[in-house]
Amino acid sequence: MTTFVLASHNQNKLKELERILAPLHISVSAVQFDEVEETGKTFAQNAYLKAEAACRKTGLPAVADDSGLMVDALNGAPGVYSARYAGANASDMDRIEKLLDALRGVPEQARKAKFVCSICCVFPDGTKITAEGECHGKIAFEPVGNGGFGYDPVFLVDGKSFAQLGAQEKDQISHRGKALRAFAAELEKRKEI
Ligand code: ITT
Repeated sequence: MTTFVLASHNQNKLKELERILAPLHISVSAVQFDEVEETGKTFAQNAYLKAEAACRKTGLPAVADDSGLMVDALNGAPGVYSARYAGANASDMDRIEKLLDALRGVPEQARKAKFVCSICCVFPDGTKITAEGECHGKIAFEPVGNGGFGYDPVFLVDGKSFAQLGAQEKDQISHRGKALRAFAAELEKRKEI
């Protein structure tokens, strides 16, 4: 089992990361550290900022996830601002309501969206591994389902929302599942060198 320090304040993300990485023989342990200002313009830049700060603080290899929802009809918004879309202290429901308001009147065929997840791992010697995953879907007209977190109740793939899927079902097709499996493959290559 390889263990990494994890730079995240989001408990739901942490749960998914642990769940997806365990069968890949990778474990993560969350570290307490001050929120890093996510000043990057891309998911990859923000994932690097978070992982680099955690690696610098602990002296250990650190992993970070930066992710979000990109909606075609909103020119890619909320994108890297997904967590802050309705303000710093807003709830998941506030963000969902704001998104549905922004898409009011937009017909089903124009509600295409994708989730993106960028994983970055920074090592104490300054090297890094970056991996990305995407999942394409549509934004629903109203929230459906009780599972998952964040925008899951309004993100539809094949007619079902992410919040209606079981954990394993979500992990198999999700942006995070794809990014973490790509990360594990890169990590294996690095070990072979
Ligand atoms: P950390 O930076 O501390 O890891 P965060 O929640 O601020 O936590 P991000 O900046 O990467 O993380 O924002 C990601 C947001 O995108 C997250 O808060 C959700 O609103 C949304 N999101 C990402 N992955 C999601 C998923 O699988 N399901 C639903 N929403 C998701």
